[in-house]
Amino acid sequence: MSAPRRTALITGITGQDGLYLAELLLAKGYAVHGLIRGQHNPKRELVEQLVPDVRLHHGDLTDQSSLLRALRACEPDEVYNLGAVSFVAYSWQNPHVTTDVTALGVLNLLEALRLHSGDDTSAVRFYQASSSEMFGKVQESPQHERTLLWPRSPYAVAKAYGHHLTVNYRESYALHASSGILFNHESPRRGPEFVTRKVSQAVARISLGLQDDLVMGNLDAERDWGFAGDYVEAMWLMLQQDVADDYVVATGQTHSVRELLDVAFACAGIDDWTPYVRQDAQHLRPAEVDRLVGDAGKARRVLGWQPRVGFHELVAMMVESDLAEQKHHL
Ligand code: NAP
Ligand code: G4F
Repeated sequence: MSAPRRTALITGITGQDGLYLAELLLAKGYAVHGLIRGQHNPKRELVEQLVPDVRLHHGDLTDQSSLLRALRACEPDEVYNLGAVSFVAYSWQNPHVTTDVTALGVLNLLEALRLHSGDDTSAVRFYQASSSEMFGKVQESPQHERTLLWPRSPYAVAKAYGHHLTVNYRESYALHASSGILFNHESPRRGPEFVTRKVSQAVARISLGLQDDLVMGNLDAERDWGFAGDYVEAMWLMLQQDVADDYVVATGQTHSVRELLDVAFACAGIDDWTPYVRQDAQHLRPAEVDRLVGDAGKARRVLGWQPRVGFHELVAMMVESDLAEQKHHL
């Protein structure tokens, strides 16, 4: 007899990771449900086009009753909490809304899950999308699961709250709740506000003569950039373990924004990017995270996870995708 079909609920279904995770779970035979917010979400069409088999439920992480309704409607085996205000720079301008969604949203969802589960708290498995931004002013390198958190933005503070709360609910109520501490992961689906996509889009437009220059912030910041498609697999693997736990997910390689510019412009045949790029203080942050690099040894040992796509391949994938998209504007 075949195993019963498993059901998953994803918050943040319209985001980069939500789409990749939905594709992965559908390919594994899951019934996939997604939470979508707003009375007319402009990304609904994209979700319906890319993952038409996902069933959408209206709800918002700031509205606990909507979360409870979504849980009752789909009776999930696994819940992936990917919804967040996720742009670090925006979090200084809107610290309150960032806290409401990215921090208190986790509380709302965990409480809704507890109410929904009753006495059987381990029946539903929970994934929290934690972030390497929590390491902030890093206290050691590379960063691992026990590295001290030193968040440097309202976003990172909110993520640290969500991470600690997830651990606390696991310890207090025996919830199968795991926290994935994911380092930066990118793809052609990345929002254009993040640096990799901002660069890949600008490189495509500059090389096609559609844009003159690119205005950047701190070129010395270093990040451990991986491919989102690889990282959603780690999320799924965490929820397949008998015991819930916390895992760092990273490539172990770090590169500066300057190197990102080198590789991205070279992909479009431009060897010297200096005539096109200028810096402006408006893109500098009140407190910067200078250098992140992760140690994913535990994920490798316990989950058997490892990244497949390297930095150069990732940047080339993004530039090629943007070139194809921007050619329609010629
Ligand atoms: P993303 O593309 O910015 O997607 C964020 C998602 O959150 C969107 O679907 C958005 O929906 C949803 N959302 C925002 N406010 C909400 C609310 N009030 N209620 C419900 N949903 C809401 O982010 P991502 O890159 O896919 O990242 C997924 C998660 O991983 C996020 O929690 C992020 O903070 C975390 N993370 C990301 C990375 C990374 O490098 N990508 C690394 C570590 C952790 P709308 O479309 O309606 O706005
Ligand atoms: O692409 P970013 O905006 O990503 P950031 O701040 O590292 O955050 C991303 O990764 C986190 C995981 O570590 C996630 F939790 C978070 O949700 C998000 O997905 O900026 C990367 C670096 C920063 O140091 C920034 O100062 O690039 C630098 N940068 C330089 N010029 C710029 C720019 N970033 C942006 N967005 N735009 C610029 O013009």
